[in-house]
Amino acid sequence: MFSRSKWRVFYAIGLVVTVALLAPSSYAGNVDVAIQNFSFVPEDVTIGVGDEVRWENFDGVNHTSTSDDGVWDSGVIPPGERFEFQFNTAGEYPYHCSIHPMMTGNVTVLQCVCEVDMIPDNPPVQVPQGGSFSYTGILENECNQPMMYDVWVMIRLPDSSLFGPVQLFQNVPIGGNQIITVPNIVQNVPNFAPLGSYRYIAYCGDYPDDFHDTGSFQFTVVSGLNGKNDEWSLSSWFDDTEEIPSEANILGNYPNPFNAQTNITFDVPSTGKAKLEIYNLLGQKVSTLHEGNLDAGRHTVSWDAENVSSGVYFYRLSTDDVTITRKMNLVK
Ligand SMILES: [Cu+2]
Repeated sequence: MFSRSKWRVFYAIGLVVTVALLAPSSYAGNVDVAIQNFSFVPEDVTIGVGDEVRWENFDGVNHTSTSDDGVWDSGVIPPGERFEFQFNTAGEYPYHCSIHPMMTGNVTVLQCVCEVDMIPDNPPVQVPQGGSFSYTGILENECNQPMMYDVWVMIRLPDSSLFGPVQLFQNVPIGGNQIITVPNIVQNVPNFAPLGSYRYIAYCGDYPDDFHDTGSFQFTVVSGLNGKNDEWSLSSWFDDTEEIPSEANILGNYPNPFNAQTNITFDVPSTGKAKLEIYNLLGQKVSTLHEGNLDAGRHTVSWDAENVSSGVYFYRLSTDDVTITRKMNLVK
């Protein structure tokens, strides 16, 4: 499901009309599980706290969705009917069909999930062999604490095999409930790419198997004389060197809680003086991680808390214009 904040992004981009067409089949939000051919499809799903799983029976016989641990029991789901259950606690939830006990599945409920989307600049995307297309990439943290997610891009080829990752970003830091929108990402299509219909797919989650969400769009490779590209290269979503942030921002620290080292990632919009300090609950300065000139862009500084005791600490980024403070938890 789209969150309200994500809708705002779409409105801002002015592509509301095409959203329905671009909506990928799988979201971190509510998830559909088909009951067909005496199995749960997909067998394993990952959702966030508060999300719903909806089972729909596509078989001609009755089935159930029954928690192994008694958390829920659908009772009989007749052919063509549905059952929904909302998961409000993080954890692993194995389940089965009580009529056919060999039918099993699993729901993983995570405290924190990401969402990813891609919006092509000029849909429908038709690209000549050796040409390129561009799109806006969106990563959203559904969690109210800073997180790191992996983001990667795969391509489903005309022969329906999966190619990639053409790009993999590991441990992308993102603040609590933050949305990172990156416009003008350019994907080059090699001159040897077979003609036909492709699907361009972004994943976010824990590379490679545990993805929380996918976003995708279709593109078509047509014949052309462009011919300058010889690989599936693309410009970066999260490259420090390309993006100058428009304002100072703390993206978060990771891990958090931590023992005894954590990495703090922050943006500064212009080269100049900046200070990054650590304070304890009493407001006493514990450490100065940086003081002095800093280049514009994204920076990650680590704090080694070997010599301080467990507890809540604050880190404070100060520039000429702004002071931002965030909380973190040292657990030893
Ligand atoms: Cu069954």
